[in-house]
Amino acid sequence: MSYDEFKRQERENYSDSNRDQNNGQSKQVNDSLSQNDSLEWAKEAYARLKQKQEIEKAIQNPVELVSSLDNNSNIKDSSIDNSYEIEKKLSSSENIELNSITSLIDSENNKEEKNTASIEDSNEVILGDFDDQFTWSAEVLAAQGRAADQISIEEIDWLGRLRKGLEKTRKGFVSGLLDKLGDDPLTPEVVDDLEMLLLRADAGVKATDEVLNALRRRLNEEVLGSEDGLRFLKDQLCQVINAPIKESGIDPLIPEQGRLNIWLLVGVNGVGKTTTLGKLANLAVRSGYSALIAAADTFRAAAVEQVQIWGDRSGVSVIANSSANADPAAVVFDAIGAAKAKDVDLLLVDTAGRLQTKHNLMEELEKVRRIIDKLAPEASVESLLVLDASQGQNGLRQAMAFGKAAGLTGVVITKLDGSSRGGVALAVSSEVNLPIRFIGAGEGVRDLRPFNSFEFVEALLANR
Ligand SMILES: Nc1nc2c(ncn2[C@@H]2O[C@H](COP(=O)(O)OP(=O)(O)O)[C@@H](O)[C@H]2O)c(=O)[nH]1
Ligand SMILES: [Mg+2]
Repeated sequence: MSYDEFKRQERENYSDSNRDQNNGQSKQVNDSLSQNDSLEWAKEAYARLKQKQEIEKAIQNPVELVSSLDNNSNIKDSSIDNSYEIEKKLSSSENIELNSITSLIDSENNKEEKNTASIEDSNEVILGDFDDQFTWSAEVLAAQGRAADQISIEEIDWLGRLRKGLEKTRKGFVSGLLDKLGDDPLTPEVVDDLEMLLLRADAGVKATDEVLNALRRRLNEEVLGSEDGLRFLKDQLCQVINAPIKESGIDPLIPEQGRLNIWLLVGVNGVGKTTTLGKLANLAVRSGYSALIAAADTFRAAAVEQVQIWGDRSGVSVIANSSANADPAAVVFDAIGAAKAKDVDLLLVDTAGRLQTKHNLMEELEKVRRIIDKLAPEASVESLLVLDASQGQNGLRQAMAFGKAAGLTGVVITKLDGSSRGGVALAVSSEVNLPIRFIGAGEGVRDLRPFNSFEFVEALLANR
């Protein structure tokens, strides 16, 4: 089954889905789920995912399945009322109806033939144990109003990566905060300490002031217990991050259907533009969109090869010009032609990590932009600034030089793993007012996903 990673839902379910399209941004947080309820919710979700995984495994290995089913006559429909029962049944994988499996195998085999993308096996997501990681991820999804049968292994997998990726930031930030908070009501002293912690996580002065002023105002009105204080803080952080997303009117960022989408990746050297482009190409193919890559970083000899490797990994063609110092605008020119000829959904453009001090390089970027606007005026163009979280706000200031030349429309934050400056997401939102669109937390092909403020803040402040 094709899962649209941009929309976070099965492609087949587009029309009848009752899911909010809003990618989780400040949903009606279901605080009414008690701890017990959320454990039950997690158990049910786990049982369903496990069943789904069993079926998918069976589809990939039909012979094994059929013989195992032959050996066992105890085949029946599953009625989900007790997750433990289900799990027990699933562990022997007998409660799967043969007919439905056979038809799934058929439809999946047909699809396989049609799908030209060759994505490596290592891309497969596997459901882990029913552990703390799972229950935390389940809680985050449940809190966004999601039903236990509406979640995917992909989402659980990503939330685990996100939480892990933010570990370093969390250690500096949350551990300090929670230690100070204890179980007592919030005091002005704790709020003062919070100020320091936010600044240290590189949230920036503006966002920090905004959040703390709101918290102080609230404290003047009423006494806040530690739990309510934490909830209020999370809401405030979400609001800061959501402001530019709301202003953009686009959430989440999805390649528009029936139209050429051109996404430019810009930013200084080494921030992760090419890696992000490779991951986006993979995300697009995995989600059922056709993609094409323009290797417009013509300054570094190895750049084209690097892009080519990423293209190969996902079966995405790369338009390049291997001659030394080829004109990036010419590569983009060719790529737009190819994209139109092939009716491609998404053209991803890699650019050089040029330094803003070299003015002529900025001119090159402007030229690329002009070519796009002239050649594909009907296209939906996104200019995404790639930002290395480990450089924190320094990187942000440096990168903003690209704003004028590239007409930035959004930000991708990379390298959240290994950075203790995850708070930079707040600085991006409040100081440069750009919506965060994607977030990278690792070098692997799956380590990039659409940004979701609620999940980000939950992962940033996860207290276990
Ligand atoms: N840990 C980690 N490394 C990353 C991430 N994104 C990119 N990198 C690494 O950063 C380095 C530079 O990436 P590259 O895409 O070549 O940067 P570019 O110069 O902006 O194109 C490479 O070694 C990547 O593997 C990320 O999210 N996490
Ligand atoms: Mg590069």
